[in-house]
Amino acid sequence: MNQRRKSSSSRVAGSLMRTISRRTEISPFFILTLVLAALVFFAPSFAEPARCQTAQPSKQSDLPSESPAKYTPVTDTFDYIKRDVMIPMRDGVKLHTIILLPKGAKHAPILLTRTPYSATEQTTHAASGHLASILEGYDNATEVIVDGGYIRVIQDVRGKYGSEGDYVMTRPLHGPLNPTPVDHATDTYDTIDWLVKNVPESNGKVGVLGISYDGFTTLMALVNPHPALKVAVPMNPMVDGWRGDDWFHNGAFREQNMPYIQVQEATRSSDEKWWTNHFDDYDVFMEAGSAGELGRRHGLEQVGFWRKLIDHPSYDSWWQQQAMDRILAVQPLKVPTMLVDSLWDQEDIYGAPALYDALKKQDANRDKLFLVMGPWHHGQEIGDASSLGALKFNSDTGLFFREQILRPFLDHYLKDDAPNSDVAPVNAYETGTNTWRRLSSWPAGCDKGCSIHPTPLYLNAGLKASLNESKTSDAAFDEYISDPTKPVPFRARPIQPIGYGNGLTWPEWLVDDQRESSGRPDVAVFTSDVLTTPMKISGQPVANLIASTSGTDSDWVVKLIDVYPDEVAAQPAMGGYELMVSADIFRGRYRESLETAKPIASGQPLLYRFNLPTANHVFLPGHRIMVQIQSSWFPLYDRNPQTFVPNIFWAKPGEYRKATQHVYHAPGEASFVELPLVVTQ
Ligand code: PG9
Repeated sequence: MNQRRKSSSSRVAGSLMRTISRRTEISPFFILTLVLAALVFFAPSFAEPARCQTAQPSKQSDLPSESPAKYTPVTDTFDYIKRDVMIPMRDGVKLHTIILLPKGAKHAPILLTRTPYSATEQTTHAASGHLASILEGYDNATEVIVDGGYIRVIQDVRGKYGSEGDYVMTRPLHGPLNPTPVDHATDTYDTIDWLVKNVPESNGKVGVLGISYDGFTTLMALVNPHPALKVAVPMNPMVDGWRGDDWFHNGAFREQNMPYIQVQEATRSSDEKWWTNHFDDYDVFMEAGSAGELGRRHGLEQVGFWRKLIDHPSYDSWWQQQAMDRILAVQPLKVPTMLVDSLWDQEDIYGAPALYDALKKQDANRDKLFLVMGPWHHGQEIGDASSLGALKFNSDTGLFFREQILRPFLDHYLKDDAPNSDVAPVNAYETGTNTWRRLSSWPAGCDKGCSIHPTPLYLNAGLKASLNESKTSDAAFDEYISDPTKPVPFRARPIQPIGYGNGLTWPEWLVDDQRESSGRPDVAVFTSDVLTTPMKISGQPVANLIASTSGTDSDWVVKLIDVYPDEVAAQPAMGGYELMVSADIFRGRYRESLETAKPIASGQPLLYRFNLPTANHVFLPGHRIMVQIQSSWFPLYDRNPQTFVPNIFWAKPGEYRKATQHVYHAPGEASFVELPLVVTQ
């Protein structure tokens, strides 16, 4: 109100000034005098409302304030009780924790989530007397929690929102990267210890669950777990920030995450917004040149994680020592754990399958480790998942997961009467046929009677993709020019920022139609004949490129694509659709070692072999298989200057140079994508 008052006063003065100045013969001094006179004249009326606003001690003649000194909400009719507490950790720091109890709860198990994204926000989705309504949102598989009668606990991690202490991005375990005695493992332990002693309505059994960052904190709970921790459900967890989750993919930096870093670390309550001067993120990142320069323009060097990130562009011990699959691989698996993976996870596609691989050796009895893979974007499993972008699944696969898999799993381990659970060790959604499969382990093509045969899909001359290798007489390679001044957009422009809601389509970009890039001259496109029988893949395809560049560094993006028939009667918009089934980027300087960047020998055909993300897909008859190869995926990934520089964060404008790229298909130099082909015996 004061603000509005101030601007109307200057509006009055301003218009007066304009009217008067039109009479040019009047002196500026006279004008100024008039303006001051006007301000003095209006001043008493401007001041009037301010008197009402400041509550003066009430004299008998005054009208007393109608607001009480402190209002106490009445919540008797609510179906839950809310406790807002500060839980002390072993170092004296207190963590802000919200405990929501279904009214009348007795011997109820606890479901705990630890988050940097505001416990308050996650428990105030609506102003309502119903637990189900206030819980909607980020980590809350609401029907499971509410119908299951669980006590829901959400805690701010140290240093964020209502919690005390220092914030460190995905704080590493106590050890070489963290000299303090506290980490997420100890904080979870101390929290669980407090909860089972201070929440008399609980049965003393606790489950932890969470998505992404909160999937990472869930994993941390598995290190020296508290005895009351009975089950863990890390969903889309951040596992290795360099290999293939949030920060890098095989050394290529995911620069569109820079706003996240600023917002997350600039202030405790994440309220310092990232600014841009463009509508299209393509322009934002092009204009700055390098990610380091963009960070400098935003003052990002003030935040600790950014300084660490730009000092560790390679997969050095700093990254290796905090990779959760490496950490948990050497811990005994004591707590039943269900890993949840999204097949089109645009943020943490590496984590869950990598962890499953790392942990399965420890689960000899096959009774502690579970895996769910669904046709989802990052975190979609807790919401409506009947479709993703243009893809339709004909049923709500998220609801199926929550009701048929998550609920019986949690109930089994957490309820006192422990109902039996029939949850399979692996529940994998098969895309293409849109079918859930129950399996005893992963990867597996089916439960019985089939096996997986790694099978090359060759990238042959004539831009053909085929299970048979090229003949000798064919051309030795295909060529394209990669120009860092015109990098290949990772989706149709204008490119939106990373985010959810408000019309942002970031969550579905991995299922965008790849026709957008298949028509470009800087993308090599290899296509198979039309399939006459179904072809199923289960597991990680492997890119095996023999390629050369005229530069001394280069990125290689390999995309495995399902091309729909020219016409699809049931959904015409899918006619000819090019659906990415598995795709990733590899920064060429790490060809010989992920730890040490080396220049690429210019013009030499060299092997680039790297894993693509997990798929469980059937290419149906009538479809074709396509492989696209390109050397930029911008601006999700920063541009490779294509000239070797010690640290790409600081590449100078003159170091970004055009390069001629060759993808080889000569005998002995065959490029292919190795498919994890399912063969039925
Ligand atoms: N993918 C997000 C993230 C995880 C870990 C670190 C930084 C970001 C998330 O959704 O939480």
